[in-house]
Amino acid sequence: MPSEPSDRRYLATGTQLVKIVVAGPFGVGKTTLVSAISEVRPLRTEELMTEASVGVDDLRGRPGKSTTTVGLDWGRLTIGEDLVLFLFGAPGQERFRNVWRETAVGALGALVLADTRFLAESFESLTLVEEMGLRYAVAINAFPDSPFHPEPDLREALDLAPKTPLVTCDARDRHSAAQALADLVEYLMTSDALESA
Ligand SMILES: Nc1nc2c(ncn2[C@@H]2O[C@H](COP(=O)(O)OP(=O)(O)OP(=O)(O)O)[C@@H](O)[C@H]2O)c(=O)[nH]1
Ligand SMILES: [Mg+2]
Repeated sequence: MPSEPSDRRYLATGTQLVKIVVAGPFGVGKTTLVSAISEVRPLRTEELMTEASVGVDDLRGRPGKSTTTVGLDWGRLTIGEDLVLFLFGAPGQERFRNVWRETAVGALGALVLADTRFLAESFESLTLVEEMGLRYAVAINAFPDSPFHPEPDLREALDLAPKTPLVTCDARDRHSAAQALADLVEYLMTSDALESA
């Protein structure tokens, strides 16, 4: 079921407040992106990865990763004069699926992060986002050893609709991450969900 237009909120000044979910599999860079981009001190609910995580959370390709999100990330980004994005990063692990669903309620859209080293790991996030009826963009978070794939191949591998925005970003870089969100917002603003409001 598509997200309802009533999910949008306005201040008396006319400023539009929009909730965006940052989704993606374990370790793809969701917390990094929200932290890089937020204009207020971001809320992070990170826990140290303990020995209990070994064999549960796969650290391949994430040598510097010592924490994982167990609740949510939250940040805020103002775009232009009259649009404020509230960013909600949901946990990546499968065992937090219910937290993910609750986090996504009321969102207008989602930015789904993917890692070309582990593309198939994004399938579950894409399915969850689609099940929630959220419109989304996919952002490839480029790591140093990420293989390059031409856009048509990526679209085919992720089974993306032609209109779904697909961008590459560096989640650590504010400008790059903001551009990915701007592409998502542009898509949401021209999509049927808003036009029918
Ligand atoms: N080289 C590089 N490293 C990155 C990039 N984005 C994130 N990292 C690193 O990759 C690791 C994973 O990032 P997180 O932001 O914790 O990932 P997450 O998606 O929030 O992970 P979970 O909450 O555990 O699902 C961290 O050690 C980051 O420093 C990137 O664009 N390039
Ligand atoms: Mg995280």
